[in-house]
Amino acid sequence: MQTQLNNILQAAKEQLANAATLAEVNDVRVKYMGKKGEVTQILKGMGKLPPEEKKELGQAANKVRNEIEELINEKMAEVKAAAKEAQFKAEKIDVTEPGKVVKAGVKHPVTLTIEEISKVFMNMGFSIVEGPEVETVFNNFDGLNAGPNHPARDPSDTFYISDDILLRTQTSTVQVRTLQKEEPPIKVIAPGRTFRCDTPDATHSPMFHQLEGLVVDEGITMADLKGTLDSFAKQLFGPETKTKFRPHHFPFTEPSAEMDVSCFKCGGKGCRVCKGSGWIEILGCGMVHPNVLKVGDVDTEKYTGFAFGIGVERVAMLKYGVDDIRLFYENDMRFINQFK
Ligand code: 2NM
Repeated sequence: MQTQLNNILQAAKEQLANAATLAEVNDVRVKYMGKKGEVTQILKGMGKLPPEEKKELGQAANKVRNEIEELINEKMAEVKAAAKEAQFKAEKIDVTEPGKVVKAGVKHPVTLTIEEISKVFMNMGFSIVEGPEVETVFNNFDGLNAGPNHPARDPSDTFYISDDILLRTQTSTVQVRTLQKEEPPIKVIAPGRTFRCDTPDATHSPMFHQLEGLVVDEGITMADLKGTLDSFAKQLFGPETKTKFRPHHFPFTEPSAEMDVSCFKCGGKGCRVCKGSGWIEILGCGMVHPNVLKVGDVDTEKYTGFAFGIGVERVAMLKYGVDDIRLFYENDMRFINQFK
């Protein structure tokens, strides 16, 4: 029996020495210490032995069991540590390696310009409104006092989807929607895409952006228009900027005007940017025609308003010194990345 125990201990030692994984160590445990394990079987058989042998062999068997138990635990700890070490090695991070460069995008110059203009008007209490690019002929023309014979309605100037649906030629369509939906006081700007049948050249594109504004309240006069737009010009082009209003014609405003700003490049002396005149045309404006206010059921005895329209690309070209509008739409990253 003693020999048997020694053999078992020897065999267990050898098998443990060869075990390299948790599963293999566990196999050894089951083989000797499990319910039907070799050591367990011997201990179970003790009961049948005479008392003198029972004491001596019992002690010997317990000693072997404890020894194997200890060896298993040691080996188990060793294998676990090795597994952890291997995992650490596999997951090792070299903190001295250079980081991955995250390429952040840049905002498009047209977006930057819309944001800059919008910020000026938001600081003066305007809200931003938006509307669809596909519009009704009514919202784009009739509602803006441009009747059936208005030249801009010609199919050679406007993209028609059907007889009464088109791609908006101006963002004033959003003002019409606002007048129909809201009650005065109204103080909004509407930035967005507009479409006209133009052949692309350095200053024309069939798709471009406008930002139009509308103010309707009691007692609004041309003085409010001039004060607001003069303040806008000084905030966008610098406090030294002067403004000049020239009479013009739009169907939706009466009277109408175009506003020039003194050249921000030469200060008015005359240069390449202002083509020698010292002035730069920047926007159209006027007092909203009563026919337009009536489309929104506004009481024209009580309320008056002014409106204006700015060509976003034109402002962006002046600000950034871009000489061809088509550069904005080619998406050449060498161009776009310059506007950080
Ligand atoms: C311009 C010039 C002048 C304008 C008018 C309106 C509305 F809807 F109130 F009638 N919105 N925008 C307007 C006036 C636009 O663009 C050159």
